[in-house]
Amino acid sequence: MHSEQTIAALSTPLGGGIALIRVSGPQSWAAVQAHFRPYGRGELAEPNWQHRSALVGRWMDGNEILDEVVVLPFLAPQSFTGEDVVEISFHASAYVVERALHQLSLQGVRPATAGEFTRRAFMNGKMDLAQAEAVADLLAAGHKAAARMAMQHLRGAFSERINAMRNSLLDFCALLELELDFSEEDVEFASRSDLSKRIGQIEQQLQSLLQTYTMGRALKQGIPVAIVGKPNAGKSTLLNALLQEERALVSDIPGTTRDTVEDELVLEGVRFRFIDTAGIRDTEDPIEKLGIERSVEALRRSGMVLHLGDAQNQTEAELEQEELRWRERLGLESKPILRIWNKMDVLEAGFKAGSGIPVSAKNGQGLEEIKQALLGQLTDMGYGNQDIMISQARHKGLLEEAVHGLERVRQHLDSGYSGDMLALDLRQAMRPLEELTGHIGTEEVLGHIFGRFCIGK
Ligand SMILES: Nc1nc2c(ncn2[C@@H]2O[C@H](COP(=O)(O)OP(=O)(O)OP(=O)(O)O)[C@@H](O)[C@H]2O)c(=O)[nH]1
Ligand SMILES: [Mg+2]
Repeated sequence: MHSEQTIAALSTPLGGGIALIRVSGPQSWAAVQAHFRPYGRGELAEPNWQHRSALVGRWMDGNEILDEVVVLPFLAPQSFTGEDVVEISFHASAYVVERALHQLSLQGVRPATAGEFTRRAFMNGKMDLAQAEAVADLLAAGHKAAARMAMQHLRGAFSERINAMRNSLLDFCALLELELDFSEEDVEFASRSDLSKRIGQIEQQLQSLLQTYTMGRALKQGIPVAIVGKPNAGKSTLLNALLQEERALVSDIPGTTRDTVEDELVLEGVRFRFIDTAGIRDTEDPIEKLGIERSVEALRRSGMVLHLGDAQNQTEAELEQEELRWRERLGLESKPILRIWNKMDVLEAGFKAGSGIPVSAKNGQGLEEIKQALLGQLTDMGYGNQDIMISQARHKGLLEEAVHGLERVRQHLDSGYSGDMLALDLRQAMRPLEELTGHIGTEEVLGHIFGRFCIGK
């Protein structure tokens, strides 16, 4: 379905050297032709449009030259949107851009709404819905892990897996429905044991995708790492050392940090968000109490915990006690806690830290070990094992629905339901998978997804 209307928008933010205006739709070339005069073919020559063949020339405003531009045409359907597309690179002058867009509008080209180019790409079958969502994710990705995840989806690996599952269910559906046509003869085209086996396999695939959600989400947003421990253990000093800047206040007065302090660090392409917290202790100070509540909250929402012990004043048994208390009281059962012994510089040589990483936040010793431990923990949590990860709540919800749908098929299969009932169940279970890729969908879902985009995308 090609759109009747031609749209245009600035696709790059102003502030750089070049501003790219993208035009898409049946009138793209005519609208551009009205203002563009390519070099090299005589003053009034009309451009010779060739797919992906760039032209350089003047952009005219009446008899005046507005700008010198590069024009790159894409012939439908081999373009981002699947329509005729022209990308025009102007100099990034606010005036030039505004003027050119105005000129295009006089040619009947209307301003694009947010995400409209990508929406057209989806509508014209250039990408499915999961891929279109990945465009937005890629645009938002600020570090390697998030970008890689988005790129996997954008290239269609996720969609392929979903489609394979859906098609496999559809095959069984078709066989079951075929049985209906031969209902007199009591034949079984769809082997019930094969169906049961296939459902098991697909359930497993769905579960393993679902298991990537927590990690996927954390990778996208940055993994929150809470730095916790007794007052004066050196948490703020450690935060500053990791970030290599004086981010948090440090003093020898216990209870210095009253509020949580957060900042980010990218390690080997993965973004970690370190949260320095108020030292946890019993206190009567109302402000410190509030701070400690926040520490507990930070512990809860963190993906990993750095538990800092003061090697000078604390024993291993004490740290173990603390960890046990957190796990029990705060329900941190499975949360990874990395134990760190700080202030090793003031201890005599030969001191054994027991279990834990010996560091001196003050001297910067052991920082590398902490970073490696964080990355190692990430690997233990499954990072790097999964080629495809999900990070969108929409995807998680639909995959869960599919699992429930398959559970129903299995129940009915085990209770010996008839083929037509099973076919119906299967179609139900397929639906969420089809919604994932936008095979079926409502205007509301589309509006929500494409509304997340900026104009020009
Ligand atoms: N010798 C030594 N002193 C350290 C080290 N790390 C921190 N300190 C000192 O320990 C004191 C407390 O450090 P902070 O970083 O403020 O400790 P904190 O854990 O943030 O304390 P609160 O915010 O009060 O909970 C300061 O005087 C630091 O200079 C270290 O590795 N070696
Ligand atoms: Mg502090």
